[in-house]
Amino acid sequence: MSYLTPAQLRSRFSSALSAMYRDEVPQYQTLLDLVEQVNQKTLQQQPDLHQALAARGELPRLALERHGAIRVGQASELAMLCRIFRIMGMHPVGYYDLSVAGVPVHSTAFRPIEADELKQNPFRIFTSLLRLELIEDPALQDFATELLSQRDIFTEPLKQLVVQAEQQGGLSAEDAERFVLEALETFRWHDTATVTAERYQALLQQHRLIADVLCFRGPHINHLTPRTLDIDAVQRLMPEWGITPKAVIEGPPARHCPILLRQTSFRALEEPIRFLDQSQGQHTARFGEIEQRGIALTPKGRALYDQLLNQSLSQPQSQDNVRHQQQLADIFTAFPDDDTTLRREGLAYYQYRLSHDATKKDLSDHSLEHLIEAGMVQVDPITYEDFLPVSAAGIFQSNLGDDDRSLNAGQAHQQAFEAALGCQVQDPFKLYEAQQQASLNACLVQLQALRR
Ligand code: OOG
Ligand code: NI
Repeated sequence: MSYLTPAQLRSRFSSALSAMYRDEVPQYQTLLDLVEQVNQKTLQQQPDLHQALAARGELPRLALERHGAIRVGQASELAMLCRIFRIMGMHPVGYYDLSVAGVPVHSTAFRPIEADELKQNPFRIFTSLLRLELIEDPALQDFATELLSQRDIFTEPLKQLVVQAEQQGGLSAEDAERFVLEALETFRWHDTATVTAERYQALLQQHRLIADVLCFRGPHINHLTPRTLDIDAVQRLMPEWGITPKAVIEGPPARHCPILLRQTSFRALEEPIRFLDQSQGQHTARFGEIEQRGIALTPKGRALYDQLLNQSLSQPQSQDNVRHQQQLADIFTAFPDDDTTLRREGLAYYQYRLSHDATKKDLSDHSLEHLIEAGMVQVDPITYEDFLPVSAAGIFQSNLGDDDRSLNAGQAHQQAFEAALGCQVQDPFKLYEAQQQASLNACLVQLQALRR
């Protein structure tokens, strides 16, 4: 019996999820069309970028979603998601404490880990666990626990297929099809709440996110995010396309050597829901987001990024994106913006490879730096595959509504999160470091072979 690869399963699942979401949130289709148009134009205007993406085999996947997000309420839900995603080759990477920004969750990103897996399909899901202990009212906390204990967000066939996949080490094409359909059920939107209007209001009062997680039968996918090649253009064009973007783009400013991740989103429309008592109401949960990714930073580079970002956050925040970007750009002049400096100062991660036209003669005992300068060894940026807590908080907040209020910050609780997850999250820095080191080792082995 032959099984689908995890990457095949991941591709099938993400495209099914995308189709379902486009159907549920029509504005999301508009966003995809806009991003597609901007990407095509950018490729026309920047032949170098076009060539680089083509050489890396990234063009066919440009239109695919890069990530989505869900929020769950209890440990058993998170642990089961972990098993489901593992079957699709997605593993928990990174711990994000959003309580520092007044959002009562902590999170991880389930994503492919190996370079080759990311290349085949980079889809990932930012997954948050509600921190019930941050609900202030004890009676409401009990009610929340009870609500959660009464729901099961996974279908029976899905649970059986998960066990089957784990036991036999994969799924046949036929079982995979069922797996995708059953898994979709977990991510589907429900327009009926599991509580009365009164209870919904009480939970909403605590925090919008608490109502979103607790009052429905499942953790509806709340956004999907395609990759854009020019986020500034998309932000500027959104209003013309009838989409209202959040005020400012999150993350670093535009740069010659893009770093980390820049994101923006649109706020979803209010959606009609029906409560247990049959009364009607509205809920905002679902939105659309776009992202533009740059190079992964080392701990040293990340510390500099955090320092500069904090510096910008300590200034009065402009709600005008053009001005905000200008402020950021001024502050970020302190962050080197050429590959040679970024690499030599150990601020960012790079992948090394021997150039095709390197010959024995060129390689006679020169240092690595020498060979890089002479173009014998090529260095390519390693793309950042993770998320940014401050940016994520900005995305959360822009989609919670204007009357949103923050809860007190709790302590970061990675251990509690991992206990709920059933395993440890991987350290993203270690993954990038390992990728860089492996490429360097391979390069050195090839060099030695050539020199012999
Ligand atoms: C997740 C928000 C974070 C991102 O891209 O940083 C996020 C959520 O709203 O559930 O998706
Ligand atoms: Ni997102």
